[in-house]
Amino acid sequence: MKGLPISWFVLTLFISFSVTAAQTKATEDALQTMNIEWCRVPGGEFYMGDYWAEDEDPNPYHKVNLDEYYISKHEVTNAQFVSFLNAIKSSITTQECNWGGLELYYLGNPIFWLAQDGEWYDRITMTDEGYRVKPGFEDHPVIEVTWFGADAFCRWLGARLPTEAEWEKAARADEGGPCPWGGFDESLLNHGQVSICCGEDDGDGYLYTAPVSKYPDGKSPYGCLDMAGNVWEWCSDWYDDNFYLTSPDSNPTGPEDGFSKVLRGGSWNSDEENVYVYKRWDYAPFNRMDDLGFRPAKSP
Ligand SMILES: [Ca+2]
Ligand SMILES: [Ca+2]
Repeated sequence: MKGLPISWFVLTLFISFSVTAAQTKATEDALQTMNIEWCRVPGGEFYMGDYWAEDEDPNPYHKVNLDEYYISKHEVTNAQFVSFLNAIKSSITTQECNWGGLELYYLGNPIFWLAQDGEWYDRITMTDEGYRVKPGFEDHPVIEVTWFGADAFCRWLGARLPTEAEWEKAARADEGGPCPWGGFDESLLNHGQVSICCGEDDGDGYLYTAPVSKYPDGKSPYGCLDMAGNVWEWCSDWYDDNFYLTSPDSNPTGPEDGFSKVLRGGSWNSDEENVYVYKRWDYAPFNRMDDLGFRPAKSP
């Protein structure tokens, strides 16, 4: 009988080790299938902001120096986000929302809204076996993800969200136009849906999101796609209207704190000026939208 507690201890240790090993294996498998393509952005200076900004404009053109980094070629897709959800599913809790659907929580924060109402944005479902993408939408960008969800995905990947300055340099380098490829050209991006500006947007074939590889000619100087349109993208920085007036010259990371996080790039729902490379927008980190996603970055 004396040996029983030790046996139990060993057995518990073994089970705990096996569960941890199984989780690690699940994470490794999920990371293998992730297949994130990275674009390298060399270190150095670039000009950030609006060249045409006037005196009172909070978005002045200014020189910024950044260290080398890598940023995802694409916005994170539904398939990639579902791999993340399945790898962490034992740690996810859910809460029903008054307006329908389920809020998913992870490490105390809301990370994703599971729509469950059959509308067009209802693209990820929860089953007894785990999370699934609605067939046909695997390579569309994930939407309805909070800043906390985007941040958690990046950390799980061993990466991080880009800073606002990193996002902008990846989108424009030192080239002059307002779009990643130069001057505005509506054939090179997914933007401008129904009610906002342009009527039924069948010109580009996608009323809402488009697959992330759909506009290869709309790439940025460093090879990133959909940096204009498709979905807005979360950045790591807190937002401040006037941050550029006091921003450090090298590797700015945004204000110390704030109420909302920076969004960049415009979406399927934006008009022309909202997809410009220097356009700034913001949203509270616990909120999500049907035209807001993200892409990860990492340091070498
Ligand atoms: Ca469209
Ligand atoms: Ca985008």
